[in-house]
Amino acid sequence: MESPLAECAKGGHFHVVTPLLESWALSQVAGTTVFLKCENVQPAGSFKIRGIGHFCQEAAKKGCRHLVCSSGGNAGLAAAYCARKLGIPATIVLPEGASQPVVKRLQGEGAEVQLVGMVWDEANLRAQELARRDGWVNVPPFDHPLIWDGHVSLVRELKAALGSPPGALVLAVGGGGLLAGVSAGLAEVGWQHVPIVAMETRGAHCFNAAVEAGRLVTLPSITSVAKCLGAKTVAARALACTQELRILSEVVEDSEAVTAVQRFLDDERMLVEPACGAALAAIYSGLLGKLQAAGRLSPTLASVVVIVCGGNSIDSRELQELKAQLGQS
Ligand code: PLV
Repeated sequence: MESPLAECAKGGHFHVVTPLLESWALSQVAGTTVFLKCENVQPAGSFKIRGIGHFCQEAAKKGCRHLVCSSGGNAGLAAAYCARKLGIPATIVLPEGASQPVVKRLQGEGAEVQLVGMVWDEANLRAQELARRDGWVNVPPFDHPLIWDGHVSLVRELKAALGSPPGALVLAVGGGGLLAGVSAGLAEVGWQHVPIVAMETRGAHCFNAAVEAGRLVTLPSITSVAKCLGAKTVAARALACTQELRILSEVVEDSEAVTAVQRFLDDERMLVEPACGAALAAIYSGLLGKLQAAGRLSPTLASVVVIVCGGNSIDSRELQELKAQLGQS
């Protein structure tokens, strides 16, 4: 077998081509055909492997000896997975509230785990500090051109599977890496006219705050349960994308995101974390229909693609706890 480095020299990658599934249940709710881009079945459980895989391969080619990644969980798992495949040690820095199963899984990947601060921004400061060591490289979870380049593959796959453009594309925004990568992808395949519905939960809505203010805004704290959307400031590139494409920034409540997680589990038998529930809530909460009624989206959408970004910070117990916390059980 060839070494991982030899494989990536030939253009190999760590992510897989994910299924694009038509969802009967979500199509019923939306009143139009809904396709699910199933990033939840990626290695390491989320779309993050696309950008982070690309970044880590480039770092390895340049002789990186240790990878560091601050994360809400999913970016860290992607980085730890790539590090193991590349044979490079990894340190993953998570905020203190990180879910125990995620910490165990990271350790299972062979990564060292550090728990620092209350939110991702604080963990990120530690990661930047660690990365000053000789041969160590910081893997930014969302704010880097290589991360966005890696995410472009998702749109190439959509183009190959659908042929013609969807009427709209729905995704979740944390730090804005997915949004920046998908925007670049839409431009690359000539689909720059496709509107993007960019979803956040209240209390993790740094993109919405920036769009409303017309400049970057740092939230005072992260209060949403969607911890993996919990960057206090969105990447500047994500805000710049609003000048180039039609991006509708929308915010749902935590309760709507968690309801969407539960309904998606029942409808499609897939369990995703609230960060992904934020995107699914665009359909389940009726928001899409409201945008159509308000003339912000076409009343006759050919189809809608929802990026099921995935997420590891969830299991049946965690879902019960979230519902109890939000008064839903
Ligand atoms: N999560 C990052 C940043 O957290 C992380 O460290 O894992 N959906 C899921 C399941 C995610 O994990 C994330 C990001 C997003 C959506 C949003 O992606 P982004 O950051 O590229 O906008 C603080």
